[in-house]
This record gives sequence, structure tokens and C-alpha cells, in this order.
Amino acid sequence: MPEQSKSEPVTGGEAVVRALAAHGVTTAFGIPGTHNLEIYRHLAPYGITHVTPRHEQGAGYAADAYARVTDRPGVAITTTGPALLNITAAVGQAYSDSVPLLVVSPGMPLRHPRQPTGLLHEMRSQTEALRAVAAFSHQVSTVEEIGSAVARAFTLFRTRRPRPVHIEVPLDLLETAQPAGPVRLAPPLSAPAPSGPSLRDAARVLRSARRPAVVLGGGARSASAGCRALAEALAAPVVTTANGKGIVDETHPLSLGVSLHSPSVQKWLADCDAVLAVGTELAESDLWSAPPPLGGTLIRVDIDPARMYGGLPADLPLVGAARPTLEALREALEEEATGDPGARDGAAAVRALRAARDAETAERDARWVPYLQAARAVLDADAIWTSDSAQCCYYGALPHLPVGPRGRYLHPTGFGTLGYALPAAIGAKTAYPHRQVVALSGDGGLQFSVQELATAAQLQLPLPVVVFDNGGYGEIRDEMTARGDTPTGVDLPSVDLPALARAYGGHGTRADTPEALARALSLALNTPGPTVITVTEETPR
Ligand SMILES: Cc1ncc(C[n+]2csc(CCOP(=O)(O)OP(=O)(O)O)c2C)c(N)n1
Ligand SMILES: [Mg+2]
Repeated sequence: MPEQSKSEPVTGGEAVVRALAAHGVTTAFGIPGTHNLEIYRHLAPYGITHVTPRHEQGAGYAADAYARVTDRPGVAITTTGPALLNITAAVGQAYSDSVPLLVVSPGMPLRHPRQPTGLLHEMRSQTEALRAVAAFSHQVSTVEEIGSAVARAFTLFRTRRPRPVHIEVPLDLLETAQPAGPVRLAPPLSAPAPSGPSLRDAARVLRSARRPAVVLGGGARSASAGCRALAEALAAPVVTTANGKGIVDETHPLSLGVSLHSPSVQKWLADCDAVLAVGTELAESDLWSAPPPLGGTLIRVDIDPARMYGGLPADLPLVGAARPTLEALREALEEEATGDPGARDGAAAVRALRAARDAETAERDARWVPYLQAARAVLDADAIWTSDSAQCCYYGALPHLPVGPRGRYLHPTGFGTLGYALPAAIGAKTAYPHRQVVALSGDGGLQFSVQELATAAQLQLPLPVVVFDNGGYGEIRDEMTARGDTPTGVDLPSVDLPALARAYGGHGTRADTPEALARALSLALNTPGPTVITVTEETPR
């Protein structure tokens, strides 16, 4: 890493890269352009590896997945105007799923008037556009301010609910050398926990509950062991949102997995007399419906005070990070003598609820379940799945593909974007080259970012891409049919996706049985480059 004295002038481009490196950034995803060359010039000297996707949307999803699996911020670099707008869907996705994503871009020169002047990639306000989807969009006005802006971003990532942010460096600053000031460093990770009476109240409610429940969202991920210990101490069933998938091993006898959308599970939850919800908004995108009324006491653990009364308001709010809060709650539980967890049989309740849940949708789900079971059988416990807004993912894998805390299943939950799975798989594989990574997608969603097959081929990433092909936008076709409408704009002419993968320098095959999928997966996991494995989805008529 180049050494400078504090007062030595550096260009804005170097100041950006210097600040990223100072915060431990080692990988960035992005696409170079005429306006960001001064950033690119400094990446290698500061030890930052760069991955070039084929579209900025892909850079955003790859950086998002990199952040989700490493718990370190993902960094994406774009150039001005259209390039920055191309990444906004990924910024929106990261916002809705609380992912720390830092987007750095150049912007129009400092003295640029808002009215058009005809500059390349000109737009009226990049920061206004990004403010609509990010936690903040900060246009710096001096080179020295760049270090502060990056430190501000990392301070948010490390001390608050993580959200995506955008930093814009005006073109004239990028190229101008000015004193950059001292390197400003964000504070280390801090994890606040509540104390005192509120913890004791929560412990008392949970101890004396006859039917307690634990609901886990993505915010509980750092507290996996604590969540399990707490559930066991209470003999309480555990249900998670999509972002909480696998925080407690989904094969654990107390786990209901991702089931909040099931009417049977919702009815049970409404009847529970105490619900401990950790790191979840309990929002419509988690429940697939408006939040159901809860009969019992709702204890919420959340780092974001604003969430306590959004959706289902907390009866007992515990504002704090999941891990220390659950540790403190366990200590309080041990001191609380009332109640007898031995009298509850959470595992029996879970067995009955799993059966009821599966019976609700058995006919629909039969088209995915045997394939997903066969796929899971050939994967390691720490395999990473990436997901898309396709039926095979949210009806199939979310409830029916169990994962544990060593593995991961990354789903584009809140924003519900399409085209996430393939670039996210590239981001995850970049972070963990030695772990198995599998992308799962529909035929429609894959084609939102299909060009990233070229990226995976260039990087020679052994990457199976399992595609359930139902000839179009199945979900939307079903919704139109359910309304009595004539399906319009939802049937897509068949594309030979395996051949397309070969054209991009990867591999492709079809799997017509679960056994064939298992064989193809095993081969793909050991073959450099992506392998598209198409399964023709059998729709029961
Ligand atoms: C970026 C984006 N555009 C449009 C939609 C609306 N949408 C939701 S599901 C869907 C169909 C997806 O098709 P496919 O990936 O093949 O999955 P399937 O529904 O067929 O299982 C569409 C168009 C969306 N979620 N995201
Ligand atoms: Mg489809």
C-alpha cells in the first residue's frame, strides 16, 4: 500500500481507494468507464482485487451477496449516469434486506449547473436518484472530505442497521490532487444491548408462557448459537423469515424453517401467548400477507428503534444487537424461576405444524421437492445457495430445502428483484472460492442477468446454475389466471439455455429426473466455469 504523509496531496481517485483499503476492503465489483479511470488506476497498488461483471446490476448483486456471506461491506464501483442508474435495483434490494453495500461513483463536476449542458453521461442529480433507494447519497466537495464520507459509511455499517450507501466524487475532484488529510477510520463493530428491567420483564413473560414462539429474521444471524440455546431453554418452536433461513438448523426438532406464509403456522403464531421476534420487521414481504393479529405478548429485539412499532408493534421492545441482547436475555431467564419448559412439548407442536404446512401445498410443491432433495444430498453442509424471485425458490427451496447455520441461502426478499441468483453466486464464490455455491433460478429471472455467465466463465468459477423452466413468467401467469384474466405477456419462447451457457464459455445440460440433477450437479461442482442445468418444470393440470 503506498505510504503518504498526512498533508501530501493525492487525487480524489486515490483518496477513495486509500479510504477503502484503510477499512479493510480487498474486493470491489464494478465496470470501468471514461469518468472513473482515476479510481481504477489505484485499485491494484492498494491491494484491491477487482471483478468485472457484464452489467452494473450484476456488480450490485455480486457485492450484495459478498456482503451477506462475509458480514463485511460489499463494494461496487460504477461510472456516471446510466451506469449508476443500472445499479439502483441492487441498491434497493440491499436496502430492503439490510445489506451493507457501498456504491462509489464519479459525478458531474462541482460547478455543474442542474440544467443540461450536454456533458457525457449527464443527468440532473445522481444523488437525488440514489437517495430514493439508499440510506444516504453523499456528494463530497473536497478531496479531504472523501475520507470522512467513507468513514461515515463504515460507521453506519458497523453500528446501525446496515443499509446501502452511495458516495459521489465530482469529476474535477477525482483528477485533482489536494491534501487528503488524515485517514479517518470508522469505529470497530459495536453491538449495543439493553439492560435492566426490560430484560427481566421479557424473561418473566417467556418463562411463564405456555406456548412461546421464536421468530428469527436476518438481523438475528450473528446470534445463531444464542437463538438455538434460547429456543431449547424455552422448548419453543422457531420459525424464520427468508432472510433468517438456517440461523437455527432447519433439521432441528424445534425448527419450522421458513414458514411464516403458511396459514397453519400463522394461526398457531396468533395463538401463542408469547412471541420473541429477533431481527425481523415481520413485514408483508416476510409473511406474504398483512401481519396477522397476535394474541400473545410480542417481545421484539431489534437494533433499529424505528422498527419496534412498524408492522406489529412491540409490547416489550428490546433495542439492541441480536447477539448481546440474547445473551443478556438468557442470563435473565436463568434467574427467572417461574414456568417449567419441561411441561411444553415444542417438538411435538413442530411435527404437527410441519405436516399441516406441507399438506397445504403438497400438490403444487411436488414439482420441485424431489429435485431439491436430490440436489441437497450431493452438497456439503456449508454450501451456499443463491436464489431468485421464482416459484422454485420461494415455494420450493425456502420451505423445503433445509439449511443449517454453516450453510447459507441468499434470497432477494424485500425488494423481490429478478436476476439476483447468478450474479449473487459470483459474489459468494468470490468471497469463498472453496465453498460450493449453487444458483437457483427460473427461466425468466435468469434472463435478467444471463450475461453474467460470461463473468463466471472468465473467472473459471465452478458454478452450477439450476434453472426451472416453465416457459415464462409462471408466477404472473398464475396470478392472471387466478383473476380470470387472459394471460398476457407471460409466455416466453423457449430458449436453449444450456447452449447459451456454452456460447458464453460455460457448460450446459438438461436434467429430467432428480437423479439426473444430482449427477449433473456433482459434475458441475467440479468443472471450472458455470454449468446451466435446466429442469423442465412439470405443472400439474
Ligand atoms: C425486476 C423485476 N421485474 C419484474 C418482476 C415481476 N415478476 C415477479 S415474478 C416474475 C416471473 C419470474 O419468472 P421466472 O423467473 O421464470 O419464475 P417463475 O415465476 O416462472 O417461477 C415477474 C416478471 C420482478 N419481481 N422483478
Ligand atoms: Mg419461469
